[in-house]
Amino acid sequence: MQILLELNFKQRNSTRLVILIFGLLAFIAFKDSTKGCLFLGAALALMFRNPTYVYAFGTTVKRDIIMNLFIMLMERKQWTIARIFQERVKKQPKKPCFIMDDRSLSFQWIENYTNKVGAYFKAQGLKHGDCVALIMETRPEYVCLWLGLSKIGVVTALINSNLRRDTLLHSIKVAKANIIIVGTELSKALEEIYDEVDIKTLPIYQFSDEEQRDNDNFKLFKGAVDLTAALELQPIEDLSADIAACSTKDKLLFVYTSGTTGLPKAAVINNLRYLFMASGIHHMLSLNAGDIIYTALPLYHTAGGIVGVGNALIHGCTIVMRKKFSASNFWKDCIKYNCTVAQYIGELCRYLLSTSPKPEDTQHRLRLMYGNGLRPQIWSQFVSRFNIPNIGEVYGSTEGNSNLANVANQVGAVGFVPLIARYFYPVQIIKCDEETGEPIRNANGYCQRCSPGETGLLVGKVNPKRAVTAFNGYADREASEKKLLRNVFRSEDIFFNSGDMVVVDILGYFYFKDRTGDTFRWRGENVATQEVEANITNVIGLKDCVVYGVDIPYVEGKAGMAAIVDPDRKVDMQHLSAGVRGSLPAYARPLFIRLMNDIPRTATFKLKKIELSREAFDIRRIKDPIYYLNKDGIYRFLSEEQFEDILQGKAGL
Ligand SMILES: *[C@@H]1O[C@H](CO)[C@@H](O)[C@H](O)[C@H]1NC(C)=O
Ligand SMILES: *[C@@H]1O[C@H](CO)[C@@H](O)[C@H](O)[C@H]1NC(C)=O
Ligand SMILES: CC(=O)N[C@H]1CO[C@H](CO)[C@@H](O)[C@@H]1O
Repeated sequence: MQILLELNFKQRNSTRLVILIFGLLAFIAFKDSTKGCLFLGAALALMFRNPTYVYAFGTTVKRDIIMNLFIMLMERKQWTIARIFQERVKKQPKKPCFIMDDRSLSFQWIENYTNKVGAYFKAQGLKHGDCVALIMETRPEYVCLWLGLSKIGVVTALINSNLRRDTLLHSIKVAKANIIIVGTELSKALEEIYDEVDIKTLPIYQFSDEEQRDNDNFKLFKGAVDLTAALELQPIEDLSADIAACSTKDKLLFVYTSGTTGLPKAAVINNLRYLFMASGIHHMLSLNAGDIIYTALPLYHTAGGIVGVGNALIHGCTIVMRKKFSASNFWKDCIKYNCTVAQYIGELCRYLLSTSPKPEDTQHRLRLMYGNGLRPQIWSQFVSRFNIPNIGEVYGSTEGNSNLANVANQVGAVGFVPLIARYFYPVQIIKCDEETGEPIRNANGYCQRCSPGETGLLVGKVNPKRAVTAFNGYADREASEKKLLRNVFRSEDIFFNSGDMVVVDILGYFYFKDRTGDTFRWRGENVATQEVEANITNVIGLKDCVVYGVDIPYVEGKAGMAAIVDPDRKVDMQHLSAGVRGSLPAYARPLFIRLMNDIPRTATFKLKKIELSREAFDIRRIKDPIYYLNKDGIYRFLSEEQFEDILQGKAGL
């Protein structure tokens, strides 16, 4: 039954298909009653008037059955990602697995290298259940390191390479890492925090590529092991026995999300969950082993590291990586590497659109781009200018337990659940207080589903028995508990609270509304407002401060803005600028500062963020002083001219 419910439709508006499903459901529900048969009969009669639906139904059903069977089979056999990869290597040893710059590494090469990694760290004393913090920028070895470690049952914490100081330290600490692997390009960031007691005793292994080693200034972190050299000397060992000792429920990765509150949290990704996320998207989007997928997204997030890279590890596609996204090289790369599929996030699409038109815009062979956050405002323009036949807009949070994909090219939607299946589908939208994101409960204490057009909170049912929706939660148990809602529709049921506000239209398409007040997205990263608030409060000497996201015309996500209670206007902006630079990664630094006499609060003493967010930085209306983070990193009064530029999308944001 679940298989039916997770169908994804090729057709828009496929009411008849929905009727058929309803018929089948009814048939299953009242298996031996004549009612069910009548329903099914009626549905089939409706369907056969238009054979397209039968066809669509046939193909999607096959695809979904294949995906579910595959996952079930892997679970039965207890095949981990490393084990599945071994099979891939046998099938296609010579095929390129990862390509970056001028390096093309075959499946066999990756297998050999990961066997070295596993064998080396086993010899270093790491064992099943240990954790390694990986702090490194994109390169094929990034994946090889975690894959190799997973062969001996070691879990890798994929640390966001933008983090500095406190958040970096926090991320290493919550993972309870036993050792740290650092790329030479980030050894400075590690140096800044290395005197902290919590990590001072951890062994460090430093990885460097050829270019870094050839550099005259190359030096190892104090006391670090030269990992590149060590791996060169390490013989390849057969780790089949170690791999066989691992199970699909074993933790594979910690992927950090800023979740909806506080500091980054480590979401636990076990082998099965990785398999589900990667395989789910692979099948929903009808990718195949022949696809060459271009990704310029960071490998420490779900998008690049799981639903991108997983296509190679599990399904045998080739992944073309790029260290940092570059708008001027995007299409050139796609052409050069003969890519058929590319990944995006909303920002990336906008950067691409803002380049001046060139012939290569349409010379690529991409048949599909998939990702998250393509804005409805630019969707059509993007698709027509770059001639992209298909867009797959995918919704799914790292720590969440539900995936949605809009495979129907429906402009602006993040996913689709047939209306009739809404009551059974694990994803639900419940009524909530738009200010606080708190679910609204009725007199009996239960939550209520939203009607089409009504904004609500996206929640996913947690059923520990099923791999597909099993919530693995965070490394830290308390954080997990906070994300769960209990007694939602009936007593004792459990739902995962995504913290995302969505709206569903009458056809069953989901659209993103707004994150609830605790986080916002900027430059493709989630910014946790409490963390920014804490740091600013520290810098300015314990004045009250609230941080929220504000909309900027023509720009995805929300820019950070901080309102500080400072009736005497005493805040030293030079000092604040330096403090913000020193303690927050670039994407988390508020773009605007507003000094206020007092901050409005709700009756329950919650700060009125939504109201502040609506007022934003409109200097024509707001009397309070507003400062703007200039390109040189200093906060200065927001000038009329800058304000105009921002409104017209000319501020280079
Ligand atoms: C992988 O290792 C095997 C055996 O050690 C070796 O014969 C083979 O050439 C290696 N392949 C690659 C692509 O490195
Ligand atoms: C690109 O792929 C197509 C088919 O997928 C193939 O015919 C063509 O030769 C490839 N070009 C290059 C440069 O690899
Ligand atoms: C420099 C500074 O104030 N850092 C703080 C940033 O926020 C975290 C979380 O609240 C604090 O632990 C740091 O001390």
